[in-house]
Amino acid sequence: MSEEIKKNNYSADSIQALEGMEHVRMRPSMYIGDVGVRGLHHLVYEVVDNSIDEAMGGHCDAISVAINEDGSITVEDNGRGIPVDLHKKEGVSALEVVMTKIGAGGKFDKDSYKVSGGLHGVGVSVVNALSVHMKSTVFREGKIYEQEYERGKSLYPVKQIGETDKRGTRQTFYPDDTIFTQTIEFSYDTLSARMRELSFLNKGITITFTDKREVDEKGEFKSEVFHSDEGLKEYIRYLDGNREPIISHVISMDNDKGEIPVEVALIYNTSYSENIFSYVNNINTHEGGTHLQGFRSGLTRTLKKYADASGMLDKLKFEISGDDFREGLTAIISVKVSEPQFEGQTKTKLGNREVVSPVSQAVGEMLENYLEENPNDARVIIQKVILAAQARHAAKKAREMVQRKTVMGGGGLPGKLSDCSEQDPARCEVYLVEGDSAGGTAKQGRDRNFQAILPLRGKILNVEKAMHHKVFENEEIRNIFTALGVTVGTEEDSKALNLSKLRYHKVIIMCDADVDGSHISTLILTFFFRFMKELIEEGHVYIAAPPLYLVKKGNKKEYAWNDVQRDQANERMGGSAAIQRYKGLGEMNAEQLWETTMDPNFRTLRQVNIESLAEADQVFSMLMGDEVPPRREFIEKNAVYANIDA
Ligand code: 0RA
Repeated sequence: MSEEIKKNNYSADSIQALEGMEHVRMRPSMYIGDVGVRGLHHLVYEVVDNSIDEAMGGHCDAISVAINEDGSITVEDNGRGIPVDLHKKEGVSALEVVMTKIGAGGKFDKDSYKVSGGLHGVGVSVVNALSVHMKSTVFREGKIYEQEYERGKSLYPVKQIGETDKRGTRQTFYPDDTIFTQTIEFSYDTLSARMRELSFLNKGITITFTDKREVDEKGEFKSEVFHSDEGLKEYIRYLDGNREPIISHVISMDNDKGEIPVEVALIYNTSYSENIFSYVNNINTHEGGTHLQGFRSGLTRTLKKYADASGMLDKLKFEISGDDFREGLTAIISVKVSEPQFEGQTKTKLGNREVVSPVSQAVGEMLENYLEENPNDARVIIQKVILAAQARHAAKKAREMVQRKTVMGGGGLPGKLSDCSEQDPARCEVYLVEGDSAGGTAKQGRDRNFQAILPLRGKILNVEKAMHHKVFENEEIRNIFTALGVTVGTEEDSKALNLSKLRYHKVIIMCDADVDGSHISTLILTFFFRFMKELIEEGHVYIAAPPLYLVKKGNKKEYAWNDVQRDQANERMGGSAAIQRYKGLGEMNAEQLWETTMDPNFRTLRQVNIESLAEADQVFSMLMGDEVPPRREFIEKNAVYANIDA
């Protein structure tokens, strides 16, 4: 190592770099989106992305990710190792530049698909700036190098600490709890879902994920190995594992040599929902964009052409719309774009116009080939499209009835709704309550100024198994639409949701704290997920948490939400307290329900969010679909509480 590096005398540029790091600490959200749970996990994705890039360049095939005993994260790959030689301009090791200078990340590799402006690709220096401690270890050219940092500042120049025959980069970081004030605890499920997703999106890489925070009965760490040889094709099989396919193969293509690399896979199943997941540079583009536009146009154009030529549409009395080609479709589109423009509210909508046509063409070619080679499947798909068109007509009529009711105003509100007096939706909440009797209690217990109650009768329709017009014909579901003031469907887009007249900004699902109750919650959530996704995405949906126990002795009483709390309360009362287990909301009186579950000062609401849409889709299709065995397995594994907002 050269003398310059050892002296570590910073040039003017490195002083600027330090200021850049200060800026990251002052305005972390500008770099990682937020400083909540999402932003925290983002740190891991950022580090893993760098290793994925190395793998995509063909330089490594194994990445390991671990949550360490102390809660820190280690990411290691078997790539070339980040260079440690002197960076001429900066006067320090290249590793130090990468770790401590903002925006230095992608400098080395011109041809890697770094994302500028999006959430990923901000550079590992951002992770470093937001960590109390970070350590980089590089295995390169027979030597091991190391450097440590505190809140983004190097503690010593890069040093050689030994010799090795391995190659690669290891990064360990411990997030700064003065930045991530909400929590610095990583979620196994969140990280595991992302690693699975990455392995499907980047076939051939082996990603090992281990949680070292606790051991199981056998004394082993929880660990999973993700590896996909077939990429998106396998991803489709994973997503649709609980649905019944109607064609014999997953249709797929991979054109990674094109100007804009495009990968697509799709299948049709017996369900009525459309599930399209789109990615740009491994980032889930929730809001879609030009690649999705290209996919849709390629799909519609090719299927329509085939259907027209087949004569199967001859007797059809109405036009087929774009939607009809996507009922029962599960598809994934993954493109790589070197300078992506991200737009939209959450910056997850691809704006690059030049992407539309290559994707559309690729999809068209792929489908044309498949339809030609599999005429039976082709017929099955077209038949499904025709059925969808017929159902859409029926649904339109049913929907118009809901709409008419909504437009009529106050008089059109469902009779079962006990509305609140407050007019400002931002301050209003509505409780969706299981059963008329609990609904009655909630009505008595509520604060009628801002809390409305909508009782729902028993089990609501399982929308996962019902055709769309059945959904809109269902009375409970129509009540939800009208009560919320939400409408669906325009001339151009039969599924477009209009939330502009949303009457309550908090929609709270309140069910019994037992298996039946959580089944009903899941049914309601499935409905929201499939028909009002934006309501969840915009953070309007919550789940109430009624207590499980009342612990009482003399004039002392405490509520408990789990067995530990129950036992502690009992102890606080000197033992031998009377313990009442609430079997349902119905066993509470109005005052108790208010105190425990509805009073904003005391209740705990859990906000439902969709972190990984693909994972959520898989869970809902499993919980609510046709296949019983995987559902049983899931419910048994998650017996305490099936966590849907993970
Ligand atoms: C640029 C050049 C070289 C290695 C890397 C980047 C690299 C970066 C990361 C980040 C995580 N793991 C990584 N592995 C490698 C070296 C080029 C060469 O050796 O010629």
